[in-house]
Amino acid sequence: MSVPPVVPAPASITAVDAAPFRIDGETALVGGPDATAELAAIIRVRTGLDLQTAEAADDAGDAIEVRVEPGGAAESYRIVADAASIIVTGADDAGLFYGIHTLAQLITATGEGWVVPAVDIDDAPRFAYRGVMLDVARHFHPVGTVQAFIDRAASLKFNVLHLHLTDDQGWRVHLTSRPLLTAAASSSSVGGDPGGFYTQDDYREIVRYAASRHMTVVPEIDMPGHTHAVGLAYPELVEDPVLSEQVRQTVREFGGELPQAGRPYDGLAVGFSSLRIHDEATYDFVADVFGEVARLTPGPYLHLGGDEALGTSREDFDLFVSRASGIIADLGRTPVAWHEAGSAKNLADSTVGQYWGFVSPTDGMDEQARAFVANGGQLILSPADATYLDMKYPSGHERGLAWAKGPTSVERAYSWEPSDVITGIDDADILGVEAALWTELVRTPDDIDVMAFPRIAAVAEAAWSPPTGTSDLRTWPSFRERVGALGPLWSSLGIRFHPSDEIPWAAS
Ligand code: TNX
Repeated sequence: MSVPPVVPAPASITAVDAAPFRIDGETALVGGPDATAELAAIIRVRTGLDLQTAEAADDAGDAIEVRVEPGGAAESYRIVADAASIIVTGADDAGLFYGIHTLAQLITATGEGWVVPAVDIDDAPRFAYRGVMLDVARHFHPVGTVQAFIDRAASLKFNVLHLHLTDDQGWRVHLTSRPLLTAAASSSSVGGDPGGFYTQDDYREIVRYAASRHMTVVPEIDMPGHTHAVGLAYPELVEDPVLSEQVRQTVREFGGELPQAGRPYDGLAVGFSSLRIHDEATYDFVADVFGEVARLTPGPYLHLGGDEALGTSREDFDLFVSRASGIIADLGRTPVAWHEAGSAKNLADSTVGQYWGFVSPTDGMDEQARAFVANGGQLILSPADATYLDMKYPSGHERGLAWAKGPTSVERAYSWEPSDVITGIDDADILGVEAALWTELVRTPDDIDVMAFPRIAAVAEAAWSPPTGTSDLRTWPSFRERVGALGPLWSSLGIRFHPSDEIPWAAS
């Protein structure tokens, strides 16, 4: 008997030899108000049925019961379904939420109506940190778009939203300590598109909405490179653009102007800007910015960037990231930095490293990642040739970049094992896995959907499910079938996924 399709693959799932549970207009949803409302909403979207909710079961009719039953692992849940009832229990609110979203995937259309197959699922995450990154700097994406992205990610059991809030092309969060940043540096985006920024109320709303979907926001203020926009507001804090051959090459390939001091930058080049490293005013700025972002952000992590600082000498870079990580640690938060920062001496203890090299590391990037572990920190794995959602697909859709061994097939996004990427580290050294959606070429909500789906589901599985090789489920042939079965649910949710020809999409 084959097990019903669930993505990400559960830790344990067993098909039960019994008749399925039928969902019809009489089915009652029993449990606390939040959980039953969540379940009713997703059933309405999937089936069109508007079901009654109740706090306690009455004996008439079949019911789906949802409740928290403390005691299990954090975020874990259990589903027991047969013809008579479905019981979903979560060890905590997040676990119950994940159980409800797994149940949504189990609802199937048959000739005789909607059913949930008889099944026993006992599920818990592999990694505590399961992230998605959205770049709102290259193209600004308003609050409603971010909320839709949160809904989509949370339904695949992601629990972190990493917001890339600042880059050369724009500064996207208003800070009362430094109001010039949004006044002077938020109106541009790549390609001459309009910019924008979040007011503090907007940002708080994103944080609140994310929390309601059991996601923590990790804000990134990218430094000391990727700071051309800072110079529009505070020219005294930045160096002149460094026009390397790589920058000129990018401009030849993608068009636009070369970056110029004091002028908004709307091209695709990276690695030309730098804060002034040997000026104390820079560290007053860093302290103001992270101090205020920390007050707006309840989560434990603040990301300081640190990637592609090609306009900064190695020595200066090391000095900068050490001081910036110290400023964040002094705020009582855990700094996160891209892997380049790993080899800096005097990085704050326990700084988390985010690895963006390839699944098979090149150029010593694994060495830089290991340095975080030696410094008492953990790693977030975002291997670019698997988890970068801004790469082109191999066929059928033209949008995207290609530098990370692109085009990137769904199979490549799936076929990697987190513990195999950086040799010499254990699962305990891996905080988690993150998919990244850079938005140089991603302008609209539909662009976000098509680039993210279905590859984001492959990354969800690396982040949540048991390691590859531990069961038949954690294989590409199984994944492509299971993800194909989600097509109708995604369509009913309005997700404009890329109908990749690698996947056997179910019709209904
Ligand atoms: C690399 S990898 C970047 C971003 C770009 C992205 C485009 C990394 C940490 N930074 O600045 O947007 O490539 O794919």
